[in-house]
Amino acid sequence: DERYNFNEIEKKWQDRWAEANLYHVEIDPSKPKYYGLEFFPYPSGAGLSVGHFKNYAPNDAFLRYKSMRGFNVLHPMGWDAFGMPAENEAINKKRQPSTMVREYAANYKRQLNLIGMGYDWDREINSSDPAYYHWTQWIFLMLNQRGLAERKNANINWCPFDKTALANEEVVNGRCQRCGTPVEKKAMPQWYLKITEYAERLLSGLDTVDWPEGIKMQQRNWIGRSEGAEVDFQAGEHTITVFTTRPDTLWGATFMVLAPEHPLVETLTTPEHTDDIAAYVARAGRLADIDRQAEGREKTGVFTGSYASNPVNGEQVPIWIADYVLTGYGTGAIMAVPAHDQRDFDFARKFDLPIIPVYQQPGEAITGESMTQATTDQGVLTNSGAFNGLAYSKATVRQVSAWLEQQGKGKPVVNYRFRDWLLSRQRYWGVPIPIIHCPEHGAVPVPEDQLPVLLPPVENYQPSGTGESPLATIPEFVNTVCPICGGAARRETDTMAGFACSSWYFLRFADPHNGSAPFSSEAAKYWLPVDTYVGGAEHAVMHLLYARFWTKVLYDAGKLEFDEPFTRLRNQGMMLAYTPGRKPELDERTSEDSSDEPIEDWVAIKPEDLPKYKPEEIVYRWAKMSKSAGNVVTPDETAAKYGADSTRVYEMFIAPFEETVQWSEDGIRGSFKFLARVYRLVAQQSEGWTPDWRARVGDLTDAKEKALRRKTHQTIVKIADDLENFRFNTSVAGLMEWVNAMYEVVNALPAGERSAALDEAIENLILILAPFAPHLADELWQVGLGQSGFLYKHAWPESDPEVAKADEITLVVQVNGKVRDKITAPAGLDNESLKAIALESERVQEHTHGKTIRNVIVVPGKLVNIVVG
Ligand code: ANZ
Repeated sequence: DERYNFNEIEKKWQDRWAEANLYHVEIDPSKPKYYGLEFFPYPSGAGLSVGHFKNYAPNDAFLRYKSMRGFNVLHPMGWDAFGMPAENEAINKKRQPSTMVREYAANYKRQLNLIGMGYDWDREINSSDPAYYHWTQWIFLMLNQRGLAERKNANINWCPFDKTALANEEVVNGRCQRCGTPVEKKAMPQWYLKITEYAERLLSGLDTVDWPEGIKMQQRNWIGRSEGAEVDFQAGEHTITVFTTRPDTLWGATFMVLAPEHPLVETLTTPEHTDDIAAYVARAGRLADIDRQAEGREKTGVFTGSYASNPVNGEQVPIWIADYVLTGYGTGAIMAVPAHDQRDFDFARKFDLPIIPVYQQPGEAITGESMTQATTDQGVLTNSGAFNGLAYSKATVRQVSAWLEQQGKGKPVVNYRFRDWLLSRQRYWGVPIPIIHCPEHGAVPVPEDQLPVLLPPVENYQPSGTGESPLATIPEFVNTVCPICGGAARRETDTMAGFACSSWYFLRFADPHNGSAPFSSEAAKYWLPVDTYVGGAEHAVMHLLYARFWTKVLYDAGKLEFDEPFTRLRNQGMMLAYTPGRKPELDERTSEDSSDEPIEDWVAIKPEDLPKYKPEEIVYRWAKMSKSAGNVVTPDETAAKYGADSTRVYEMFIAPFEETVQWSEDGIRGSFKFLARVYRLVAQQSEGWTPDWRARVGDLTDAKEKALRRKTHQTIVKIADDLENFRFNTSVAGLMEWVNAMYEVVNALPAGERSAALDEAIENLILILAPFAPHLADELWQVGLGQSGFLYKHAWPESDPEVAKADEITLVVQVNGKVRDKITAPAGLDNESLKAIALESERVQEHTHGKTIRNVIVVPGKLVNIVVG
């Protein structure tokens, strides 16, 4: 039968693989390991879309290839089940998050199996499972014990809609990343993890990993290292310390600016300025940092009435407050150098403050009055005491910095823009923080033998809105005894942000059932680190930075022998779908904050709402596949209509792995047609096929057959190389070309005859197809060719370099019938190319120089005769 019945084939092989537990792996010291991983998903009710498989399918093909290459391949999957998205969805659907998440995870698993993903399901983990979060708590205690966890009262980002604290990373453009509500500030005690202590190592480690440059850049920018100095200004009895990256401009500091939140603001404010200052401070507190520092924003500020003394020249400089200086960065106070900092320049012009340039080109005599903007990084120092005449350079900056330290007026410091990781959430659906608050002993860690602290099942888990976690309303949970003194104590009721769970799950996969440790050192030694990690670029800073941090801490604690968790990282492109939408209504697009910027300029219309709109109101766009946009294409649909293998091949063929792609049904139809063509080819040739082509293939004479043989051996190498380098689309293209070459031989084959080159090609085709279309490949292998064993465990074919070598010819070149040169050239070139090669020969040119070429005669593949006169 030549009909490609993919439904039947795929079901059959999925059952057989499951029965054989084909993808299950154990430690095997006799084999090298390969650990490949995709970001573990948060299971949502929307299920997986074909967009998700833009990531999963190619990595699965890569790992199947690695298995064929002899590696002991670890390819696990699990569920990022805790956290706000799951909780919010459960609240909306009025469900218990635990049961809901389990149900969704089961659906994800079904879908992944439907597309034939080769996961070791014996290692499946769910981060909301006590057997897992036991060890999340254990790692938290380890961090705490190492002085890396801290509870402090902090002005935190507060989302009034989700009713919870947000980490800085969850605030995008002053809004909650999840719900888009403008973020407010609120003072509350919070748990922080001191990731900033690892800043230098988080930076230097980036140089050792094979990650996309863009992601490394994002991490570097996020960490935001800046070298500079702290300089002390004296205001009466008070010292105001500023952070500056340019201590060399100190002679040009003509005023100071404090953040409105700076602790000295009240003290420094003189009575006649009290009202203005108080009003300004109140207003600034309502703005998000990002808005306060928006470029080009009109500068605002108020004078405190006080002055400070510039430590290098004793000048009295006025002290202002302004919201462009942020609290929480540097010291929250700056020395303003309007001549060389544009923000300070704008401020000085607005409030008529003096501008003194300290860098000029030699011979120049610029004054503050004549300047129209700040100048940066150029010229030589003037007005700067002993440093006059030094040209601007990093060395000059350091020199001034060192001098300040000698003078006792300052010291060199390095600042980082990123903050410590705000871990606590006042929400139910997360890992309980294993701490007990004792009136006597403070925050006491829960003893290890009392872990895990179980999340209690509750009826009502909605955020309380008071800022306290819903856990605080459960007396049986809250009331406990102090592990030190046995006195009455309260349990910590905050839970951990979801990023805690994802900061170490990749380690757990090495040893997922360990009940006495997060993982054994033996398992860690064999399986870790992750060799290739694949996921979306949107996790560049949060997950990928936190995971690196925890790994480094575990390394420092002697639990791991490496300190970078992901040796190679690759980001897949997004899949977009052509989506009907409309302009948002005014109330949908106007925000409540100062900027009044529209949030979106287009919103998707769900299919069921389409009839409500007139055609002229509908605007189509390519939008990310998402449930909210109503534009999801499911793998269930494509597997039923075209097959799992076609879906897989489509995901790989459609575009380069990293690129954004537009979903197209034509594309998947094309992949289906290709696989059907392969199926037909093998169906036609399988009868009479034997592995004894090996004996016959050495003495081929037919040019087409020889060419096919060469193509076969070239393709084996090409596809291996493409897969190693995540060039999935070109590898599928290579397969297609190769199959075309096979059909050429088939079509030229006299009836009833066999071609050894074709038999060889067919066997290799099936092997190489296995990573891409594993169901079809196993079917053709076992049923078509009558061979045995799953291809997942079969060796990748060998290429013979001699056969693969491109064929060459010796081109004889004559001038007027006399042989003048013999040139080695690639076989198969057309006449025009051969002519060109001949005419370029230096030896030939000696005989044609200055003469007219009357004719050139080409004998294909052999000879060129040039007739001159
Ligand atoms: C004087 C000066 C002169 C500055 C000059 C710059 C150029 P990065 O690179 O981001 O670290 N600054 C310091 N703390 C600040 C805060 N809390 N809020 C707003 N601005 C702050 O930038 C450091 C520079 O930003 C510092 O160097 C300071 O201005 C300002 F020609 O000091 B500079």
